Amino acid sequence: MAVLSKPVTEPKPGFSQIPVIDISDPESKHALVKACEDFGFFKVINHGVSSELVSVLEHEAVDFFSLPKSEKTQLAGYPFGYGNSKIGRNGDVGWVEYLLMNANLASGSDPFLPGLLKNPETFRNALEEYTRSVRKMTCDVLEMITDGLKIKPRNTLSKLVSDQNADSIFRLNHYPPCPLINKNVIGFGEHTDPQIISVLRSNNTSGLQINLTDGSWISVPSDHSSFFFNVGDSLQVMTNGRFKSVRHRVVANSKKSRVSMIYFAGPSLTQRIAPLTCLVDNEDERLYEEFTWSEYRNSAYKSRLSDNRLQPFERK
Ligand code: GA4
Repeated sequence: MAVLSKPVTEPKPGFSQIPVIDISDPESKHALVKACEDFGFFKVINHGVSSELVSVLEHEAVDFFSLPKSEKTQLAGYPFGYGNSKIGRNGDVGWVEYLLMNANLASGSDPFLPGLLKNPETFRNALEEYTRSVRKMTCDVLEMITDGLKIKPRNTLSKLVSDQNADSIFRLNHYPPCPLINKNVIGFGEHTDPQIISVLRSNNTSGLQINLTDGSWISVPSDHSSFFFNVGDSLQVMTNGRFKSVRHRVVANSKKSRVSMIYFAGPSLTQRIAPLTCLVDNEDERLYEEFTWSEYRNSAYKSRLSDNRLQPFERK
């Protein structure tokens, strides 16, 4: 695996700052909106996703990543498949290996099936059930958000994610312990996610950091029983910049392995992304040009990880 020693500024201790949202309480909608405005990031508790399901999937992931490299690389592919060190196609690298999979609902868009796993059936079932359950939780969160923003109808955002043709991705990341004992090794470089919203769950190894609006970084303490949500670029546009698509990164750990699973909730390829009219009082306030998800995705995939991908879509 490639070794990187890009300097990383020491983050502030962040424990008390990250918003924790109890989604079993409908009144949390106000705290949710505030978290999306202030951080573009929050932790969700009382989510109803089965911990057993999560641990089955995590075991499958650990089994997969412990296969010999020669076997894993047989699954190398683009955009879906196994990857090691290289992120995207434009020269980004990190101390990470991963499996990227299609998590679409649409029949015919066969999910990427890692046939080399010891038990592909167990993996496939766990993956399907997990994405179903996490998608449902994501829709609940998006509905609480629309409620909190007083947007009608309530499914204005959730319907984009539950659409049969929604373009969603599932990612398993493995950050092996990094023997170069210093804090300067980047696991996954800083970036924003292009989609609407992303939902991350990890084992109990920290490493995730988020960028605050003042430019400083804070470490996100790991919590294997909660989910972490981050606002993506598309939701920033739909809220006309009111919500922040948070910059985040992962720093490698010197002793422990980090395993994370992320569901990236995107809309269908033809979906038009533009500031919601109910959030914009007059035309002059619109910060972004309209684009389709397909246009944005294509442009994002040509960019470097740390690029400001929304800039070309800002209104002059
Ligand atoms: C960031 C969010 C998701 O992990 C991802 C990433 C994708 C990739 O790993 O291939 C990208 C990155 C992500 C944005 C810019 C481009 C594309 C790597 C990269 C340099 C799967 C996604 O959808 O966009």
